[in-house]
Amino acid sequence: MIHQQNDRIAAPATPLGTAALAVIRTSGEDCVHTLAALTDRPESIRRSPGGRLRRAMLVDPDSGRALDDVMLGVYRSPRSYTGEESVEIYCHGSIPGVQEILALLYRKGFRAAEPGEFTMRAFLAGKIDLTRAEAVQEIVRSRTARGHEMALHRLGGSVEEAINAVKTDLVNVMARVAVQLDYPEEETGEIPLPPDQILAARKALEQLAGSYRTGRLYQEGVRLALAGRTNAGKSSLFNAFLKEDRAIVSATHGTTRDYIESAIDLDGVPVTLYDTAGLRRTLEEIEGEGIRRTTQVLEAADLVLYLVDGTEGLSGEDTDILESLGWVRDRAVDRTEPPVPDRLVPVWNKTDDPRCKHAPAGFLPVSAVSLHGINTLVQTILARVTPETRVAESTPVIDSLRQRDLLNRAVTALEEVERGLTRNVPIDAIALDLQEAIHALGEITGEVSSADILDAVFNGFCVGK
Ligand SMILES: Nc1nc2c(ncn2[C@@H]2O[C@H](COP(=O)(O)OP(=O)(O)OP(=O)(O)O)[C@@H](O)[C@H]2O)c(=O)[nH]1
Ligand SMILES: [Mg+2]
Repeated sequence: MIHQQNDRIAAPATPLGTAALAVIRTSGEDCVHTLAALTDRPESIRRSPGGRLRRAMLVDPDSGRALDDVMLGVYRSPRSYTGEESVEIYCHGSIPGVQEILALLYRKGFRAAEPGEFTMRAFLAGKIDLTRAEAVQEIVRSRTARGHEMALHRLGGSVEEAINAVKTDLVNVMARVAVQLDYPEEETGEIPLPPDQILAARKALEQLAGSYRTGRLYQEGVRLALAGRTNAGKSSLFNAFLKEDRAIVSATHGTTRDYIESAIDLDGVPVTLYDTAGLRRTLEEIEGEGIRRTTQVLEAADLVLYLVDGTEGLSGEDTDILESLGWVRDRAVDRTEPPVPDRLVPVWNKTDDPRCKHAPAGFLPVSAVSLHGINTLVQTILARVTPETRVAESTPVIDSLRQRDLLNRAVTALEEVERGLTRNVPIDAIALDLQEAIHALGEITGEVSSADILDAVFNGFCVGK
């Protein structure tokens, strides 16, 4: 990626497809001037103040051909997203139309923007810190309203503020340590490194690092697979979760062959739900392939709901499969092992049917038809996947592995400081650890950054962001 340049870049900001409107974003030095020359109203656009919309016809100056009737959003430096001069083109959402405009821009002084380049320029111009830059992409990627809300909170600066609050404290401590190092003969009587303050800083950072699991959960979500023998009611339960008649349900054994997946929202947690082929011994080639694929889905799933047909009861085949998923048949035999592993939720289906037998211990009774027990099932799923410590809505939650790793680095450095204090390690040695913690925090917000760090952050972005 090219850094610290303000050459003119352009990229579609909306997906290429049929829509009412499409937005093409441009930014860089003399952006307004260059674009004005590609319209039928060059003077008006050239003279436009920032923050204004101008209507114009885009015209290919070589052929004189009109390309589209558009609105141009003109932004003057530094009052733009990137901090540079910038123009947004609102054109019709036609695939060939957008492609033609882009081709014209690329021919007439604009370069195709790299992924994340607009946001990187915003960061380099000092408009946003790195946590907010990452939040931009996290907002775009969010899959549920709750995930979106958390990312928006980060864009508002919640993570940056939390980091900077701790960092300011540590910098103040460091300043006192520096005085002590410069004038060791002066007995000030105060301890330059108050252990309480270091402890409080470490706790705050640990809490933020710990919020990563929550951030990940609401952003990345979980893979939830329905499994069981044929006719257990997997497809029926799948449809119940989706609230639509998506998968084929039938009394014929082996109905589902290819697994089906669908995205659902469970209390703000984005869930990818899989309906799979019923597990049984079969000589039939296609069904056998379906079962092979099912086992792959089960291996990759975060949670497996294993359904048993309650009207049939628990069969030997069921217990074999359950055991392969980590279930322990007889709890009395081995009490050290939990009877149900974290990844497995045994479900007893068809409780609405009068022939349904009593659910054995550890099985959740439900009916995919009457929906009885479904709420309890949802709560069980959520309890399994959500971290024990629920965070309050207002506390910042991180969703960046980069931020989590740097927080952990700062925490480790502060632990060293604490250890040094209890063991009377010379203050100059302790100061190094303190400096390391401050440095790690600076890297999170981007105060300390290198080209490599920026590449790692912005490469995951979409083009036009
Ligand atoms: N009474 C009752 N019948 C159910 C329930 N769930 C499923 N069934 C019936 O059981 C039969 C099999 O249901 P499916 O949902 O197709 O079962 P499956 O596990 O997807 O089966 P395969 O795709 O063959 O593996 C159908 O006749 C359903 O109507 C339930 O909760 N109660
Ligand atoms: Mg099925």
